[in-house]
Amino acid sequence: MSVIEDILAGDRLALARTLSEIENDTPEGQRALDELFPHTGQARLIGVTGAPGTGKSTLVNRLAYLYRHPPAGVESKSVGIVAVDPSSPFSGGAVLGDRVRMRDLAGDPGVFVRSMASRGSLGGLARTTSDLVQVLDAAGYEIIIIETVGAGQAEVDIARLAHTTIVIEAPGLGDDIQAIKAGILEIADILVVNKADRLGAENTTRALRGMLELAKPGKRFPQHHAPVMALRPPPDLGEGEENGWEPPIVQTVATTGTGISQLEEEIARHQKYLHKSGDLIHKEKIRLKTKMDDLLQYSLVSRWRESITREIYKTTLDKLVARKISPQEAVRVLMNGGNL
Ligand SMILES: Nc1nc2c(ncn2[C@@H]2O[C@H](COP(=O)(O)OP(=O)(O)OP(=O)(O)O)[C@@H](O)[C@H]2O)c(=O)[nH]1
Ligand SMILES: [Mg+2]
Repeated sequence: MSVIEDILAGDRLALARTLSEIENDTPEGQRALDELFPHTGQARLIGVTGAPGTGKSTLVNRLAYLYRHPPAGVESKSVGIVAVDPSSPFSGGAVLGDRVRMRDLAGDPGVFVRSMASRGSLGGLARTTSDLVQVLDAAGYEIIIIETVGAGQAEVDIARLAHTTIVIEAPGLGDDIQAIKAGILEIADILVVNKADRLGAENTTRALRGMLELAKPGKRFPQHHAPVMALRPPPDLGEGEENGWEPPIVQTVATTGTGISQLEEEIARHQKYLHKSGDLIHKEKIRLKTKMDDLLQYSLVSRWRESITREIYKTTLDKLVARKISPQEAVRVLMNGGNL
């Protein structure tokens, strides 16, 4: 059997190996992505993001547990988890940390957890995450949860992978609500105030509600973040019902599980909304378009790099700095193998 067949048949070892090939950007990994692609598009993708220590991993663990052990009469679903930990230099540390919290899920064949540390470029991190998610999707995981830390550019890019994005806040992170500062509120489909057992949870909830009120259609913030803008339908994709969903706020205590079933209900409600409004098709189109454009750009630049020597690049730059040629001319030279 080929590795692809093994993955499709549920072989965890083949899956783990292929995920590593992809993380290391090997030709085998790339080939696997091509062959697995036709089998994707089935999973529900849930993004969970928030400042460090807000309780994301604990909450993801609870949520996964609920999908595995739903109330009577509801079918359980298989769950894949991709935890992106940009702060950790080695994924080993993240795996260990997560393993402790994920112990309820350990040994469950319906759960697959993958931790990934960022190495090198953050733009690459979003691409790799999306590739790993693609493989888990093909492998048949029905729910895929993507955990990312913080509110930076990389997180916003990663959040764009998900169908439903959950932004987690917790009381005691200072009066300024971190997420809002970074404009991450714009990507939230559901807001969670975790650590609702702590003092200040009501204040945090109230502050978020105020911000949401301000951010309502017609009263939107000036949008500083280009990638968030890109979430809006480009003209060639047609208009969706982008203003029809108002992000609910859910209070949770991830350590005890309080509020998790309510969160799950909101996720289900959002997914239903996505189907009904046509936003799902829309999001998928944008997702694939972004992916294709991103790869295209990467390939074009790589191909161009091969066509030009370091020497030509340096000479051209020197001429530009000496104002012998204009930036436009410099680009013409560089695009033309060193000839003007
Ligand atoms: N009191 C209280 N503590 C919580 C709750 N949820 C998580 N914690 C604790 O908060 C700490 C951080 O939880 P994590 O789940 O590791 O948070 P995280 O957001 O994944 O952290 P990073 O991945 O490091 O950003 C742990 O000690 C948890 O036990 C909660 O609802 N209430
Ligand atoms: Mg975590």
